[in-house]
Amino acid sequence: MSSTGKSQDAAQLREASSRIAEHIEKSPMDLCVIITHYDADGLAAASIIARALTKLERSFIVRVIDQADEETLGSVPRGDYYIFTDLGSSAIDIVVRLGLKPASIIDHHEPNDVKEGVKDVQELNPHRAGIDGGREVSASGLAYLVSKSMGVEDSVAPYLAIAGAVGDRQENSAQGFMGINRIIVEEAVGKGLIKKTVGLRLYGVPKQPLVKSLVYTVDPVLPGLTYDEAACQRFLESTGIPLKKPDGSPTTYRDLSIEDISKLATNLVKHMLSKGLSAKVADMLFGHLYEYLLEPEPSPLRYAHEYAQVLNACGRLRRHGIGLALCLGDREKALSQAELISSEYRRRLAQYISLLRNDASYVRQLNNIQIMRLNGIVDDRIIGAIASIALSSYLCNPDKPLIAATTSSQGKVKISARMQEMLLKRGIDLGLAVKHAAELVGGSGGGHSTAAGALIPADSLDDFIKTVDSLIGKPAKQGSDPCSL
Ligand SMILES: [Mn+2]
Repeated sequence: MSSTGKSQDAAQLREASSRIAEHIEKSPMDLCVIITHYDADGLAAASIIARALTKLERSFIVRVIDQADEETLGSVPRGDYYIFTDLGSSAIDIVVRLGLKPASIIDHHEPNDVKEGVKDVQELNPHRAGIDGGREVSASGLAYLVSKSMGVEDSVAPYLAIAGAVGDRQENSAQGFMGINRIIVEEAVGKGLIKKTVGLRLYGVPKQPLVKSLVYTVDPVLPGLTYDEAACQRFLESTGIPLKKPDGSPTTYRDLSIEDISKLATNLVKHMLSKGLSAKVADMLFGHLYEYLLEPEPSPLRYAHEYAQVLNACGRLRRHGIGLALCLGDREKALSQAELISSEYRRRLAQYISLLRNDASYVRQLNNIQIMRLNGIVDDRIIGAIASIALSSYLCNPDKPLIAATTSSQGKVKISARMQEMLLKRGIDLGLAVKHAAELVGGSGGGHSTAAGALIPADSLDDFIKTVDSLIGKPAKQGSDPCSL
């Protein structure tokens, strides 16, 4: 993470992206294989590259994967050139060993120790340029830089870049985006592609019925309201805002007067504070809304946050093909399917959250961490979302990192680790702890300092948890390596 020389760092990143662009353009390429992660950022990043290749009349296929391990990468289709998006920086040695090159890696996760300058493998990673890839730029943002360096004019690319960053939760509630993300937003605003406003960040604003907007708001979770429709109805009635318009149709955010909006906002904040949430969490209700002016008005793709949610739902319900089709421009079949997938995803989350709410035994407290075992209950692509929601909605202790576990394919256990940002002050780096503990038990893992994941052998969960617990108990002094403790 850098504290000085920001513009210099950004310039270094732009230089690296033109190197990648050049590498791609100069490589003789009949077929390019794009390999990406299944989440919103991964889908958006791969699509930006796919769109650029289309404009340059290059052929490509996209392979969406769960993680860049030897087994998974060993099964990707062969091509003449490989582009990895939203993953790969920790798998350069595997990429080389498997001969998946020439290749470009466009990733914003903390890279492993492999040095730069591997033959035929170009890497674009903000961490290598002293830029915080956890907050300042997503893989989609990087892909956008590459697409621009390739000389491609694509007015959809900034939409995807911003949706990817939103999907990776790179926004800060008070300041919005920072670094490269902010530059991308400002450029798009300047070109008249995006309208940036400030408002209440409820789900489905402005077109969904207001009740549904409350029911499905998960970022932040509204305690006692999220996923409880009857409670939301009672809450709205108590504010005096009518649930129905005179013609009988449901009230939406758009129907509210300024007065109603401020009444709703005040009551929501009061409600959250009364449930013991901090003013900072309540503040998350307000923020920037990024309106995509080229998307037609009633579309869920009109707003960055919903765009990200739709992609997220497609990826996590293993319908990533639909997500990619949306990003590539399909607004017919793909869009109607995506809306169905999106509501199915919300239905499932609601089901898991009520399970956790009604049975405290799923979460067990250890000295320094807490563990949530959902083995065989939650799909391994959804466990991360459940962990985030459980932590932000106080379904578990917000003062400790949360380790959520579920069964994965091939007899492994998938780990999703999350913690509140305030724990950074204690010097905790969850990404490092998870990576180290996973490797110790014969698995692999890593991620960002507040959100990480791992895949470990099924019988090693207890050892893994013990190791993470003790590593978190001994946080690193600044600049030292917690793995050496
Ligand atoms: Mn990402």
